[in-house]
Amino acid sequence: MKTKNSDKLFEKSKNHIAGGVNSPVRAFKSVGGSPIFFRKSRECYLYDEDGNKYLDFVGSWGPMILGHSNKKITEAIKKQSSKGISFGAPTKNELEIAKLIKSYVPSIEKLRMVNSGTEATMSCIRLARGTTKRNIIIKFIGCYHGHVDSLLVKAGSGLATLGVPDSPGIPEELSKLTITIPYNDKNAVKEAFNKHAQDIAAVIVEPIAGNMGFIEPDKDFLQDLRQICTKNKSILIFDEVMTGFRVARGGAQELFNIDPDLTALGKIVGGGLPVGVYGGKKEIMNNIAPDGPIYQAGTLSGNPIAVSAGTALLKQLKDQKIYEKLEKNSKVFLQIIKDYCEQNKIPFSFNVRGGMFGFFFSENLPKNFDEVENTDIELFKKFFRGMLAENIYLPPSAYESCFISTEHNEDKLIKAAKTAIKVLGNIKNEI
Ligand code: KE4
Repeated sequence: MKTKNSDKLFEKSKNHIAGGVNSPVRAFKSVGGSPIFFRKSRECYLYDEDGNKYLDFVGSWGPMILGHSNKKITEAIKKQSSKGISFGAPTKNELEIAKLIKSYVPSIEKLRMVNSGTEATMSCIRLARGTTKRNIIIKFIGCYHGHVDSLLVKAGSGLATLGVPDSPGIPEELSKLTITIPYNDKNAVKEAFNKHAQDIAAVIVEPIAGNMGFIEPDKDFLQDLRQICTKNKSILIFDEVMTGFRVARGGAQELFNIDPDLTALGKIVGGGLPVGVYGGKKEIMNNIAPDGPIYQAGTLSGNPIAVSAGTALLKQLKDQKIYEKLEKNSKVFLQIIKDYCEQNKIPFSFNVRGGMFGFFFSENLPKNFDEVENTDIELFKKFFRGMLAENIYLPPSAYESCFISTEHNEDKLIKAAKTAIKVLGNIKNEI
């Protein structure tokens, strides 16, 4: 497949944009080769600068659950932009989307709109610390919550110990206030609370860990987090930036019937435009300026165009049956591949919830980051490149989840699965 225009654009972009991209994962560093530059999208397809058409399993990393160029969203954007792009003042549409979000995610009694998932989780952390007057945060290895200083922290030596920076530029002193624990490790959580109970402001968790390929919580893992936070008056934060409106209309908290104190949202809530949201119990949210002393602000928060896109998308989720359809279609795609892998002794496992899935080249589904690292990452890279050559665009990293849309019908997915079998057939002798 010809990608010379993308290759040329990437070379030029590297002279002007850090790494040639506006977000690192887009650079294809973990799968090799040059990123594809897209110029257009429609339904479940992306079109690149060389005239190639791809079946898209990234969906802008989640937002495009109704496919690209959804008519009601694009019309809402056009209508709003004819009236005004940004006022820096309240609008009734912000009230409307707030009520719509609350109707889908009832644990959110009050919310605040921001411009990214990172801003949402960062605000949750500050709010939790300010509310509890404590400083320690617990997060889980392999969970990504955006580029928040307190959350770009990796485990120190030994479990449940104080963290060390996961990036230069983050002070050791700050990292020490974050404890990083293996996902699904209930005992390590208990140990951390035994050691630091009175100092733990919050536990933040991806209720389904989509940033290490899709890891589900063990039975009672989330319930245990709920109970131990309640008991110790720590704040439980569900980072549903990825899972919100994606695995179910009410997110993972609806699936697992857990009531977090705060929830961070992003991606789908903006209909593809830059939006993040954080919200939860009103007695906590009332601590946010201007009612409370904890400061958080944003020039373009609640931007009218972004709100119009998010509202137009969310309104189309009223019929929750779409999630059964998304899940069923994902399973059709994955089971065909699984059956082939079983017949050809290629270790393959997968998991699906709503319109989000993950797969691993491993016998069993990993339960934490270490187990993901032990899957056949090299085979994933070969599979990714083989699928790309067949015009199927998977997330360019073994540690990401895949997203389908209502535009990915069963026929397209069966065809894609057959292509996947062809790709695996070509590379299986290299395994
Ligand atoms: P943003 O700041 O990128 O809008 O959201 C950060 C974030 C927070 N929480 C979760 C659970 C997330 O998955 C994300 C961002 N997800 C990545 C993909 N894994 C976005 C892609 C990228 O970084 O370019």
